[in-house]
Amino acid sequence: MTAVDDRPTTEIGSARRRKEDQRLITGRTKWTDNIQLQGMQHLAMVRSPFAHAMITAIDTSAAKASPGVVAVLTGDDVKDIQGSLPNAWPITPDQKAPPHPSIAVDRVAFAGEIVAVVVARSARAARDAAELVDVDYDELPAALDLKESADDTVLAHPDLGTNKSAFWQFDSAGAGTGTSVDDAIAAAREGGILIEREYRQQRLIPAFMEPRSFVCDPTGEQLTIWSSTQVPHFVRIFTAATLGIPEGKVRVIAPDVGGGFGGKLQYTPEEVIVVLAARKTGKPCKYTETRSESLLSAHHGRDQWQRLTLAATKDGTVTGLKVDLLADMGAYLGLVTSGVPILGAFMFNAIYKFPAYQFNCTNVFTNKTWTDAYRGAGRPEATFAIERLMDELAAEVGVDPLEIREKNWIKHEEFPFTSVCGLEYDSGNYEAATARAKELFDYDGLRREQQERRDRKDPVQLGIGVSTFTEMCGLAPSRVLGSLSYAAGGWEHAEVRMLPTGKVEVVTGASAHGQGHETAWSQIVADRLGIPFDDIEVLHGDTQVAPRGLDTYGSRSLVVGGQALVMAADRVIEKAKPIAAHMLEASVDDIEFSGGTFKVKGTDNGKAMAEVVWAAFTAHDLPEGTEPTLDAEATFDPSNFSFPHGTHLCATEVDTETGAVKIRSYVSVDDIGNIINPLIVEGQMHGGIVQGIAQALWEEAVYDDQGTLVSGSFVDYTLPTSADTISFVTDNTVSPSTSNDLGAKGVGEAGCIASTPAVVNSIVDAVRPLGINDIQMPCTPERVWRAIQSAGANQADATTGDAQPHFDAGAPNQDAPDTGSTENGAGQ
Ligand code: MCN
Repeated sequence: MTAVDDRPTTEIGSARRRKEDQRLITGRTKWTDNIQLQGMQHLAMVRSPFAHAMITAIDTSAAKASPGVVAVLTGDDVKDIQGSLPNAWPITPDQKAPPHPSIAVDRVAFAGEIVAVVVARSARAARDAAELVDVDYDELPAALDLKESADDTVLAHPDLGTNKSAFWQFDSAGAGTGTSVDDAIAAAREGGILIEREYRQQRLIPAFMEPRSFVCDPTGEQLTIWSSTQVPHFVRIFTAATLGIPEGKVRVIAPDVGGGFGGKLQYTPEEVIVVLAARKTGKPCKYTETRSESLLSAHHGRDQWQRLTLAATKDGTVTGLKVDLLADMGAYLGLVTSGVPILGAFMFNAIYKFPAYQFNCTNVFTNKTWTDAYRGAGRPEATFAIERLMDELAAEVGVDPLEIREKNWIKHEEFPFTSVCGLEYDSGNYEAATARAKELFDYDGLRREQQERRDRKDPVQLGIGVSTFTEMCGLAPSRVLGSLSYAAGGWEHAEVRMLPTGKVEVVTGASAHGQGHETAWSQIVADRLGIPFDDIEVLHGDTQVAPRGLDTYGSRSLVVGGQALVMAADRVIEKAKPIAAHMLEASVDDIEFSGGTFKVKGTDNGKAMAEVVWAAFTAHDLPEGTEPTLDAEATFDPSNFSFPHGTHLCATEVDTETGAVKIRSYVSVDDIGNIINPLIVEGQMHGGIVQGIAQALWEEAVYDDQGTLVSGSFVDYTLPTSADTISFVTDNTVSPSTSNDLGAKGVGEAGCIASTPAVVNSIVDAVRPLGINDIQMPCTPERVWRAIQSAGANQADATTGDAQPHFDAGAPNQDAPDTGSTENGAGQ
């Protein structure tokens, strides 16, 4: 555990307690739902119970007559003004997308879609009246299964004529970044190793702590929107663009936001509806979703089928990888729905340097809640696939999983390294991170224990899972985003305002919602300008206060926004130098700045920053032509991503009689370059690791065959609590990034990207001697038990006539039947 350090000598690298926690922990913060305005009205949504249906009639009379009701709006009432919700990432010029109404007009395309809105004087009155809205539906066949939907068996949107939204390909031979994957596969088929697998990325729900909440006040000169969003700047732009309101008339405030995990990187129907209702009634309106509504209708994540073909030589040198992906869009395209799998396209090659790669992705509509970014967005899916495949290759060659990785990974002396996708990895040292992780984990000791348990046929087997991952984060160079048809850029903005009293105001375009920017940004400025940590105030999350910014997602805030801050702080110093020189009667060239003091080189003659700031403020005696006050701003657009990496090792105990899986130990050694605050970083790692473990073991959004979400509450959607996890050991190695002056790489998604394959690899490792080479996520006790039972039955048929599973570490059964899934063809 990182020890707290509240009196550090240097700020960067110190484990400062988070500034923001004082108000968060003591309940002194203001969530959107706490906002009370004069005359505030409340909204309740009427949502479709059907996955796909025509709306034949809506009777709102009883609801309108209900006490306290001000208005009831249906799709018909707003169809001419609601516009269509935006998709900012049309991945191909011919991408198909149905219109995306905030309130459905004549057809609903998923269970949970809004069909009417009640506006009332209290939240309770609105909810009661919503029950009275009578909607007649004619049910239509629903496209639910992803594979069947890809075949257009049932159409999610009959008017589109197909469920296929877009097909996107990357081919290393065509792009000139590598060789032909077909040649690599043909050669492997002839005289090498070919691993063919199919993996399911189950649908997940971001399940942030604070359900979404929106308030709109239409009464002032400007329309003011409070939103529990990750992206206030996006909400402002899209409110203007979707509803035709001049952007300058829209102010968006994201107050304290209780987590998002990508689930609040969205412009939502509810945001539009609150604005429409407020403008129509001329009074402030608020809508806060219930937890069930949140699970049902806030966008979901993942949901892919991955078909993979890995080619290698007999000694385990990877020669190529082909990926065929089906990605479930759900019913509509949200802000970046279509681009999520494309982010993953650049990460299937991971830390390995094979020469041939092809990625084929078909985006498919179904009649389910739409999917979009969820922590890692595309990169966890890719990392899972390649890290599972590397374990399969190791098993095939008959070597340790770490040995096969080391054989194929980029050596530290090869950085910067251009990947088969054409990305330049900035820096890294996979050897160092792995060596440290092995040591902390006692890798060799655990392998010995594993063998002992196998030898004595212990009903509780030990599995060891490896995940050596990298990711691209710090979204991103605007030029690269543009080349991928993403509508926005990837720059970030910062401003440093030196206040007359010597304190500092920092304005950032990033919009933290749990990441601790107020603390980390203060540490950066404190070191750079020599100002006490407590004298720095960080302002964010309000388009009036921080008008320029592209918000927080993609682990971008530090490496893009933090760098903008460094540049702004450096500009303050540059602006201050001539003033200091003037005060010290010296030449500017002789002035140096360190530790908060401007000094004449080689002397003790100096002026503190606060004195220079005061001189700049009073402006009584400034050098000729100098602008008064000392503020500076900067916008940074990186020339490259940053590529954090790490080695995660997980030991699980698998009870072969019950299928129960217990995590015994978990070690992560991550290289995120230089660290600003190790306490924050540790928190980010812990949260991310748990989220990834949850995908491996517990979480899944499950629909029934009518398209109803049956995991629509925390009773059924098994979000872990701290009681379900163990204490992790986290550590870091440091390869400074070359993409920014801080030498930092992002950390916000790393844990979540790395941990899922580490856990599943460990479970499969525990039962591999039975001939099991896959268990579909989430690896529930039932799935694990079924896999063991069918492997036992298979062995009984093939060899002994005894239906008990056998542990024979030397003889994996390649003909093991499918393991727990009716759709999974993973056992080849
Ligand atoms: N940091 C650091 N040193 C580094 C890297 C990061 O001290 N070398 C610190 C940063 O200063 C920042 C924090 O770690 O305080 C995360 O930084 P960064 O990696 O830049 O990520 P972002 O701030 O851009 O946050 C986004 C990221 C994403 S994409 C998801 S999803 C996610 C995550 O952050 N969602 C979160 N972490 C979350 N944490 C909370 N509590 N809630 C969420 O919704």
